[in-house]
Amino acid sequence: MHSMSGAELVIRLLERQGVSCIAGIPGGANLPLYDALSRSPAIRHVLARHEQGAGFIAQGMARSTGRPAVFFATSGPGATNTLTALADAKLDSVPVVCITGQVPSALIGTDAFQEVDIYGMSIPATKHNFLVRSVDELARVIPEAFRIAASGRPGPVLVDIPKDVQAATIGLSVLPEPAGPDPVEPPDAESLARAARMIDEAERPILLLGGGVAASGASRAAFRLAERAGLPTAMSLLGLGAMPDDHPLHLGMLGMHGARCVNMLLEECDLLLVAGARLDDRATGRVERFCPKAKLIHVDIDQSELDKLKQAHLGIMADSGVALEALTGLVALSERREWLARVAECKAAHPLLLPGSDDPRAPYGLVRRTGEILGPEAIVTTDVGQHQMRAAQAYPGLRPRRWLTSGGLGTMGFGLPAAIGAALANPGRRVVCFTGDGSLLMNIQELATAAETGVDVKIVLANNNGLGLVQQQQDLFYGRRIFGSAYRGRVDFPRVAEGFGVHAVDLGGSREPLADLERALLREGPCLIHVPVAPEENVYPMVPPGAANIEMIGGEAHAHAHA
Ligand SMILES: Cc1ncc(C[n+]2csc(CCOP(=O)(O)OP(=O)(O)O)c2C)c(N)n1
Repeated sequence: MHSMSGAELVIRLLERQGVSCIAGIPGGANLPLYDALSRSPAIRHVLARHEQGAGFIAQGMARSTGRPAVFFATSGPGATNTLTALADAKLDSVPVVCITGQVPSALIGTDAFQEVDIYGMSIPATKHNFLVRSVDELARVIPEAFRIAASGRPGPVLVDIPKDVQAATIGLSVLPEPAGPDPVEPPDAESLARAARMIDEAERPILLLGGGVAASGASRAAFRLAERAGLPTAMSLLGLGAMPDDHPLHLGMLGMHGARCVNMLLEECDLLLVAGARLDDRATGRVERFCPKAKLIHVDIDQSELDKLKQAHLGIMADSGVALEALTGLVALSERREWLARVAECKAAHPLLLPGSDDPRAPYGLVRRTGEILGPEAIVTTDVGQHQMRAAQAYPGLRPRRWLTSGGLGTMGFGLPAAIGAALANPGRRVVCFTGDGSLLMNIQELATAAETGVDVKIVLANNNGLGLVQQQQDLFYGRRIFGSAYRGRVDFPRVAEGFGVHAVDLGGSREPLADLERALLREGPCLIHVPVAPEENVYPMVPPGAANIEMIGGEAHAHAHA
């Protein structure tokens, strides 16, 4: 018989789940958990500086490994601070388990000090959540949280544990087995056969890969199918890297800042095979006008995504990898000469333009040069804004689980803590975070965590002294009235970084920017690379909000940048 406290049981169960690192912040209501964690030989604790930072550190671990990651917060403000990271994980289907301390059971509902109903608040922001009422529930709830987070479409789970439950004693003769994801149901054979026939009969098909393909390790299956059936392949923001960008069938990203040729070819296609993408509005533009000539086959592991935004001619509930592999065995070998010739012509006539891509101090050049220096093994995270879209467009050789970006929620402040998490979970691998000054300021306190842990994270800051992507919209769609989006005060980021104990390099005044960039990227430990950029430089092409993708503006090969 093992006799232990609820808190000790939680830590034992986390150890058995294979958890090796937990980010978090202690407070009154989770101190029993922290006390038990202090005695764990297997789990390292990383002290974040904000609970949102802890949540994104966990996301960095989970997104880069595909395994659930854990973060801790205390009750009240600690718990509410986790909500943005949870909502972000929900929209991007990231398996994280958030364990919050709650006030003692007897005080729940009394407006006790630091009491909030985080169970209620987190319902719409999580895949599932638990309020643990008794120590006897813990042995079931903790493995269950991991099972739910990782099964089917992954997502965040919150477990709220009152302090008295953490402190109570429990005797167990055996500890429960760790839980893994549920087995996935095989896809319906008849639907697969129908899909294969539709692919064979199509003349101008396109394959569209989303984050689900990257998350389920299905990218190889995807490009084997593409190669067999001659399918040019587009990707959503989260699907980037699922097909390598040097593959002959690679088209690139669709949607709001996608390549012109991709949005144009989607207009022409007669069959769209979507795998692991939920067709959100940033990808489809005005959805009624998305792929107007195409039949739609939609493969997704989450039944509720099928027919949610666009009625599919054929919906298949399946793990993307399993479905794509099965389809590869069913479709006819096809060269599709005519369609692929048209695709090549369109790509040549309407390529993605990356002006200044050789200059490490130009926004695109900074992304390209960084990618060339770091090579294909690096993990890339981004914040949200123009710098994010430029990284998506221009970073060479993105790969699944090495491209971590906040797609669904678009959360500024994601990049730095996600990079720290990725570095913690992948020792020996270089991690780079592309950020903007607005985004970096949203979780800048995590520079202290980076310095303390010594993680090998390079923060590449394109500083336009304002909220660039907002200014771009005001410039294009609000009569150039830039309001509330330009910073009047200037922040000396290199000095700020150094104040946190992070080495900093300023390419602004550098005489040899490329050499300085290379030196900064290749040194050990965290480093901020500061690059001043012009606020006027917009990201093109751009689909105006609410417009159809085909109505994108800017980025034409024959014209100068959009006025
Ligand atoms: C938490 C949060 N608040 C507000 C926004 C709206 N928003 C989207 S992009 C953006 C500007 C981002 O500025 P910055 O990080 O400096 O990047 P830049 O666009 O200048 O490259 C804002 C305010 C957001 N996405 N997230």
